Amino acid sequence: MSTTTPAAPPKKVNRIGLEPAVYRGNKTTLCAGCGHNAISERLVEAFYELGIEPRRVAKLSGIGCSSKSPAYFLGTSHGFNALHGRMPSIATGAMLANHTLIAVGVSGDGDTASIGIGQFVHLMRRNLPVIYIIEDNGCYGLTKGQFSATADVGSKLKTGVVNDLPPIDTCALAIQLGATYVARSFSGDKRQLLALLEGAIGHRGTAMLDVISPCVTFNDHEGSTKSYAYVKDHESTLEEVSFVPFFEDISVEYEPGTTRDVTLHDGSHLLLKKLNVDYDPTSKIGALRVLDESQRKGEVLTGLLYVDTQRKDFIELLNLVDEPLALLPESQVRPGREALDQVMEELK
Ligand SMILES: Cc1ncc(C[n+]2csc(CCOP(=O)(O)OP(=O)(O)O)c2C)c(N)n1
Ligand code: SF4
Repeated sequence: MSTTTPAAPPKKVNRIGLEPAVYRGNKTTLCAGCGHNAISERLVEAFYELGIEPRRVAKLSGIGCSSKSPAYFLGTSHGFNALHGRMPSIATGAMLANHTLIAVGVSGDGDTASIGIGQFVHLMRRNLPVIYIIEDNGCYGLTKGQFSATADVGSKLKTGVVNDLPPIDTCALAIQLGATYVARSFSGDKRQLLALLEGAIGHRGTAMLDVISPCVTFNDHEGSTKSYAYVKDHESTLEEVSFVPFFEDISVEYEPGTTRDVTLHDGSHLLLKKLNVDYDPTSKIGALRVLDESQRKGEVLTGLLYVDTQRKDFIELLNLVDEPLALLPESQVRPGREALDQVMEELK
């Protein structure tokens, strides 16, 4: 009788030979069932599937449960946890110093739409290459669930307090200001969220994703419009989104006229299959109109709302040298005495 032990099954690796574990982070300390955990899982999948080396990624965040979540994915990537609402400045500095990085900014609706709104609007108008994710639960989870500025009118806290201020629609704002890839999704919609994240990675410019991400501890009850039950009952999907990475051939068969192919900067494709409506994601006005209509109806409209693959990003606009500034020797980035004297002379 043979005593040889069977060979171990081959390890699962991606196209650059890395195992899924390389893309994970620390064990989460967020509440079980928090939508933010599902978003971290999709980010792990997206970077693994696209075969991106974690050291090419810079994770940036502010303060909040959402802003803690970069600790729970891509454990070996660069990371910087900034002050509350200040992630956009850190992201801008990081990308100016090294534009070859892939910046992933994670924020909350409080971090973005309350304290950070000033920084948010300037990031959007600059079209900085960054994937900006708002983990939107309509409340300040970390400080025990007060309403945030994305809470809908009429939404109720557990204590019975009703919100009577209109919400800031971060997608409408981002579109109006100049972001070039704007989407809304739901942490519970694995397929759509993964495709939209992968598309965001293939895009060059500001990719702003507002992801409804229920807070199970403070905002998942009846009367909340950011609960799992509410979003499941009121989700209205613009289009079915599929992603085809640049290293795969498009072999998908689709009927002409029913699917739109958006070619992204890295050569990947987002295939948008028409559902109920004929939607043009390149029209700003059209996007703002459907957002307004869905809000009036109390619907949660998800999908790719707007995309512009033509506008220059902030790095191109500044006409930066190809070599990342952070890697240039001091002699090249620091002007000499004569340059300074010349500036002083001009100011006289
Ligand atoms: C300057 C400053 N003001 C207030 C706070 C208190 N604070 C911490 S997190 C937070 C809001 C977090 O809400 P959000 O960004 O929506 O994240 P969530 O916890 O819901 O994921 C607030 C007000 C702070 N840390 N710093
Ligand atoms: S308090 Fe809310 S937002 Fe914070 S970890 Fe718990 S469920 Fe998530």
